[in-house]
Amino acid sequence: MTSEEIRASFPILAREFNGKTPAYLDNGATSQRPKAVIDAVDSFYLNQNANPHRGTYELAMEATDAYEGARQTVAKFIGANFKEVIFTRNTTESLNLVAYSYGLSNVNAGDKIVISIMEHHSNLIPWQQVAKAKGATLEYMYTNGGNITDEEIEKKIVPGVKIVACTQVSNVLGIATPIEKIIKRAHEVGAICVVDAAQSAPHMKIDVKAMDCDFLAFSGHKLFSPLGIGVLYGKKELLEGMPPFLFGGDMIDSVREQDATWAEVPHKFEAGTQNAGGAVGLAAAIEWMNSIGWEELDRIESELYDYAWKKLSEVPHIILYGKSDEKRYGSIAFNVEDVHPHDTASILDADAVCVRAGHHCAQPLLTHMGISSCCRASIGVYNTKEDIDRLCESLLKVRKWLGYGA
Ligand code: C6P
Repeated sequence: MTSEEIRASFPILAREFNGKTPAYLDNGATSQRPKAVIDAVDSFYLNQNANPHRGTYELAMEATDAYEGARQTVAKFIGANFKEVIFTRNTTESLNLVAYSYGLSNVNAGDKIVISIMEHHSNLIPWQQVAKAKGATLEYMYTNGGNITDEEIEKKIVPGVKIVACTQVSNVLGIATPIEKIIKRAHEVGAICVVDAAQSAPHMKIDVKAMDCDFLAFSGHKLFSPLGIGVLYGKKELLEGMPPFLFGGDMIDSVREQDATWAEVPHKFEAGTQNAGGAVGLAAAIEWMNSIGWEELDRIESELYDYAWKKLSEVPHIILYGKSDEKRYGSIAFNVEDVHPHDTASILDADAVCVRAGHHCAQPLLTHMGISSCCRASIGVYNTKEDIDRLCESLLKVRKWLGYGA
């Protein structure tokens, strides 16, 4: 597919706001969906909808096949066995599952949990809760501007650490963490490593076996799929040893008046009726990405990212955040001097340029950076250099509109 064909696959990008099509640069919050995904979800509801795993009639079996087929597609996408793929609502639920099930069972008083200062609240608050509940301590790997150094990894991940939880790409700075080193070090000290792949799965090939991570979480909606479908990968032997997170229908083996036994993984962790339409949409999104291929996706996005960074750095009065030797993906954080990011985002909106402003659910990181909020442009594969040019042109207006003169 050419870049034009990729963009044309997304019907919403043809919508107009004040006579302008959107320069949609908020892919870190959620991506748009290609028509192929919308059609796949439509087709599921038009032709195959029934409650998976419940009925023995043909329609219900087709719904089960569609749902379990989606699991196989996800497993292949990340190099896992299908029994290691649990469908959840989103990254947040996946990480809470690990914290509440694995964390509460394996962390004891005096133990340490280590996370990075770049974590999204979804990979931070659940660990705060586990630490508080168990009398453990929560420690942070800090960055010097964006890099987590080898020294910091060795200093923080030490014997006594039970869990290391780290993002693979910062949702604010777009900076990739040295995740392989972090996983290796975690294992050396006898800890397990949980990877938040919410901002990496849409941008880079993930191979959980090569990474050797213990758990990995991501959301479908940042990966061209419907809202409300997410994934948790976990090593089978770990998942088998963990208690269920939610209890109810479909996660049991047998139930008696006073006790119950659990289904095998992954179903032990999928209580209640699941989002089969979402799973089918996620599988369609993966097929759509496969039809482009990782090499091409990476080529297009890297070129766009470099172009955006260069163009933004040429705009007067723009502050760009984060320094790193690591590769960056998707997000660029910035502010216009003297201007609150919400004002900047609102002025950009008048030109149908969509960026996010605020603390990006990463308050400890922003505090560490010495700011309380910033703007973020986050790139997807369907963006073009024209979108970036429109962002930069619109940014030139911000200080003028607010009376700074330039
Ligand atoms: N970040 C952003 O605009 P959910 O909301 O569960 O799908 O994803 C949570 C999450 C977890 N980790 C990282 C690194 C994330 O970026 C996100 C979601 C969005 O940055 C919405 S706050």
